[in-house]
Amino acid sequence: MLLRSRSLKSALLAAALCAGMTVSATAHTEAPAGGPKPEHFVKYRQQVFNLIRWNFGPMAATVKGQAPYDSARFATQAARVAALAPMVAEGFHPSTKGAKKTEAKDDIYTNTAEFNRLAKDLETASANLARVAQTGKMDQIKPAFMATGKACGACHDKFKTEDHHD
Ligand code: ASC
Repeated sequence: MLLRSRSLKSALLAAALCAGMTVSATAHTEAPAGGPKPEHFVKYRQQVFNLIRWNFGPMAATVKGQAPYDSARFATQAARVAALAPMVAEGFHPSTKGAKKTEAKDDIYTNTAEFNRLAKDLETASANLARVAQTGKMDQIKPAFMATGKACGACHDKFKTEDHHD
């Protein structure tokens, strides 16, 4: 449909904005209507964590000198972690508060600002690691890697019931 009328366009825009506001205002602890159920959010975030661990583990072994350093492989793993990091917070929908089969503390949903800050720290640290990994210089990579691990741990300390460090 071609909208010629300026007022009609702005009326539609206002209606769309209103609809958006209604959605965000009602998105408390209930699962999104017609959207993922709480257990799906839990599964999603656990899969994200599995993928992060899958890529982060071998990097840890390399940084510790327990595995040979392959710069291309390392850079790929770092890029993957940086791509996955922004998906973490997405999995902690308020509807998952009180969910079973999770190690996530419900504090996440009462202390959301802190949780989001820590999640953002992981995004920042992992993006930096991915950038530095491109240099192939282990003396620069190592501190960037440690900072990323620290960001993982900072959130686990606060919001994870048990950290197996696996
Ligand atoms: C890992 C892993 C974590 C983090 C964390 C860092 O390799 O599995 O959960 O690093 O131990 O503090």
